[in-house]
Amino acid sequence: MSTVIRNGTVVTADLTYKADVRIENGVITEIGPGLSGDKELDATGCYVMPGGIDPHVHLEMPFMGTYSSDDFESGTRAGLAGGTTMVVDFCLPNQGESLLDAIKRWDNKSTRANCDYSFHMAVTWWGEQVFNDMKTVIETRGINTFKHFLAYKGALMVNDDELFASFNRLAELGGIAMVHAENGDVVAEMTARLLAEGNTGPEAHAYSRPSQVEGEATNRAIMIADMAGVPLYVVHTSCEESHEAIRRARMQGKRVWGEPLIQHLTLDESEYFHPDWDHAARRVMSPPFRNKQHQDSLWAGLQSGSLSVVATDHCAFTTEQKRYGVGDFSKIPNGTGGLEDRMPMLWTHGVATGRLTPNEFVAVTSTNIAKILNCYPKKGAVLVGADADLVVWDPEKSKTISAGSQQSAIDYNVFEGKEVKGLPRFTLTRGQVAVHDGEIRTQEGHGKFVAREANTPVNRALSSWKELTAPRPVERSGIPATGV
Ligand code: DUC
Ligand code: ZN
Ligand code: ZN
Ligand code: ZN
Repeated sequence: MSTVIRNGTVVTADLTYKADVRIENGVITEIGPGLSGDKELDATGCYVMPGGIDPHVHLEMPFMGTYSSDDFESGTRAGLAGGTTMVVDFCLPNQGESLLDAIKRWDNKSTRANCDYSFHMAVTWWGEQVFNDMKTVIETRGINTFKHFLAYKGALMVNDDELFASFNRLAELGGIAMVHAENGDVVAEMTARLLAEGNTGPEAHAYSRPSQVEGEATNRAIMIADMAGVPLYVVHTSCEESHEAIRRARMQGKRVWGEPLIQHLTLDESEYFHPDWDHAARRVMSPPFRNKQHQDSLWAGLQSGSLSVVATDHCAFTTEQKRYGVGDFSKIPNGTGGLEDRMPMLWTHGVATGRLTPNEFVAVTSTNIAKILNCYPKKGAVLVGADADLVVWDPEKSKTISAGSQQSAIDYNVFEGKEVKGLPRFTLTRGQVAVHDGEIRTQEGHGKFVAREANTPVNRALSSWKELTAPRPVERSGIPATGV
C-alpha cells in the first residue's frame, strides 16, 4: 500500500523543486515527477516540507506544585494540528533518583503520543550515581542531550561546581550540554525584594528576571562549556545579551546553539501590564516576554544564522492553575503553550513578512535541530529512506487562533485573536495522515521513541583553550629547600 503526495513543491532546508513523493511503510521511497500510488494526496498549490520538530516541550511535567496540563496525547495532537511531527520532552529526575528510574516514569507517560518523540535528560542533582548513569543513558537509551537549570533555586537548579562536573562528563561521553540560562541566585533575591515591597502581581515576574540575568548565565555556561570542551545548546534564548554571547561564541568557532521561542519572537512584555490579572498570569513563563529591541535581535539571529532553532517550551497550565499565584507572583506556574501555533505563527511573521525564506523556515523548525540531535536524516528531511514525517503546507490557508478550536487541553491561548496565513493541508506522521484540512485523525499511541546516538568528537567545542593551557609541569632547578 503506497501513498503519493502529488503536484506539490518540495521545500527542504536547501532546495525547492516540483516533485511527487511516494511513501511506503512509513518511509519515503521515491521522489520525482509523475508518481502514482494506491492512495493520493493532492498538494496542488502547497509546499511539501519535513514535519516540524519541537525540541522543547514539557508534557505532564511535575512543576511548581502541579502538573502541566497537556500530556503526551493532547500535546502531540496539538503539534500535529500545526504541522509538528516530533517533540522532545525533558525527563526530570527527582532529587537522589537514578536517571534510569526517571526515564521509566517518562516511558509510561509517553505511550499515548500521537507522533514520534524523544527525551532530553535533565541533570537536577549531582553525585556518583548521576555520573555513572549518564553513560548508560547515552549508550543504552539513545539520549545524548542533558539539560541543566541555572534557575529555580532550591528545586531544579544546579550550582557551578555541579555544572562543570557534568559538562566534563558529557565531553568525555560525546553528549551535548543544554542550559536554561538565568541566574537563579539573583532571581531568588529579586523575587524576595519585589514581594517585600508589595509587588505581588504577574508584572513583577518580569521585573524579577530581567535580561541581564539571562545574559550573565548564558555567558557563564558558554565559558564553562568551553573549559570542559562540550557543545552547548542554550534553550529559550529570549534577549540580546544572551544572543550576543551565543553570537560571539559561534564566531570563535565554539559549538554553541541558541533557541528562540515563537512566543518571544511575537509577544512582548506589555502583556504583563494588561489590566486583567488572568491575561497577564497566563503569559507568565521563564524567561519572560521582552521588549521590541530584544525581539528584533532574535529575528536578526534567525536571519543571519546566529540562532538556530525555533521552539515553544510548551508547558501549558489552565487558568485555575495560574491562579495559585494570586497574591504572590512567584507561585504562578511558569509556562505557556505554543505547540499548535509555532509553525503557522512563524510562517506568518517570518516567511510572509519576508524575514525568512521557506527554506530557512524548514531549517529552523526542523532540519537544524534534527542535525543537532543526531536524528537527521531519519527526521528533518525529504529524502528517500527518511521517515515520512511530512507537512503539506498551504500558504494561502488562514485562520484566527482561538482557544475554542485548539487541541491543547487548556482554556485559553496566548495567541488568541491572532490571524495566521499558512497552515497544514495534511500532516503525516510516518506516512499516516494525522490531519487533513483541520480534521484531526490522530491515533493515540502511534508515536515511537526516537533514539539518538552520542555525537562524534568533531562536534565538540573548537576553542583553543585546551591546547593553550594543557598541563605541562615546568622544569625548575632553583627550588627553595622549604616553603617558608
Ligand atoms: N520555563 C517555563 O516557563 N516553564 C517550564 C520550565 C521553564 O524553564
Ligand atoms: Zn527553561
Ligand atoms: Zn523548558
Ligand atoms: Zn483536502
